[in-house]
Amino acid sequence: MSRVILALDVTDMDKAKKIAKETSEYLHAIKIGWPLVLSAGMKIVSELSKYSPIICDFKVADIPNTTKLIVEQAKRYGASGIIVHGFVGHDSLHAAIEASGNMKVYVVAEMSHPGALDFMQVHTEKIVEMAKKEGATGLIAPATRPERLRKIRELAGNLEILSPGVGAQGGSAKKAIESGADYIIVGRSIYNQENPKEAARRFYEETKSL
Ligand code: OMP
Repeated sequence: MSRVILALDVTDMDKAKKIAKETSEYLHAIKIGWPLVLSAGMKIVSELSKYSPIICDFKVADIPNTTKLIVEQAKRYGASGIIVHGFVGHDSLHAAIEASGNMKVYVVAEMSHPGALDFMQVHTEKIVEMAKKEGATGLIAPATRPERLRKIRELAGNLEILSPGVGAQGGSAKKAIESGADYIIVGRSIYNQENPKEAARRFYEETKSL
């Protein structure tokens, strides 16, 4: 079992396929978002599903009906999960979960960048409560703030925690898992390396026995 989710934020489709193929043995899933989908189209979701389960990072933040329409598209192309924002409220999250079928729904509880402190962080705890109540699969919480990760873990009950901010943003993979993350999300520190396979293997080895 791997605890590593690759954030494949490259904009070249061939490069994306090559990296997805060569790193898959060390991954739990691949997360793709706007950079790759806007350059390669939604078919990339089905194509990369050959190598790993695909989580669509669309950070959906819209009214319930639009949320439902977006979630249905991710499902149609074979995604295994989708990331939605929590701050839009319970009805939008409810619509996402209702439309998700077998897909997992992850809710952004607190973001990893410094700007998350401007508006988001004061609402994190309420977002976690809502995600639990609505029956989400899990949360996104920051590896850049292990103390917050620990707090979110305490509140999260059985929700999975996926934690971005490892490597390029300064967070530590080991500390994130030790602070309560189930999985780490790693982008540039894998796909921008000369040998992405070896980089993925190192994150896999660092976290597998924690
Ligand atoms: P690297 O900083 O290159 O490792 O990439 C991190 C990935 O996680 C990117 O795809 C971000 O969009 C994503 N991410 C964050 O960095 N911070 C967050 O708070 C939330 C996400 C996310 O939802 O995945």
